[in-house]
Amino acid sequence: MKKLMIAMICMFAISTTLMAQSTKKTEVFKVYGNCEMCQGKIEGALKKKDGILSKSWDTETKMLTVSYDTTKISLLKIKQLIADVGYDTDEVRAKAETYNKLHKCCQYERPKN
Ligand SMILES: [Cu+2]
Repeated sequence: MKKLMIAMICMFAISTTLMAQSTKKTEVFKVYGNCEMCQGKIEGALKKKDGILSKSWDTETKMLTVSYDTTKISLLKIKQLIADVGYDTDEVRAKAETYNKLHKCCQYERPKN
């Protein structure tokens, strides 16, 4: 009986660990931008946002690596937050007025459409 209890507790622990892992996702996608100032803004858009575990935008490749909790935030919502500060992704485009407010050196070449 005691052995069965221990086995059940172990199975419970393993399944909770697996469940916790499956809600964590890492995505890499392009965010249009230019410089380190852009990096600060792009990463800043995801700062202290519920569900964001880590984020890093590369000024050379323009690729954003973001890890997030799928139960708390969606990939589309992440792209929306980035667009809200003026940066385009291939799926979500920033508003023209937000883009126009960016520092001149940060006004990257926008993707078509
Ligand atoms: Cu910039």
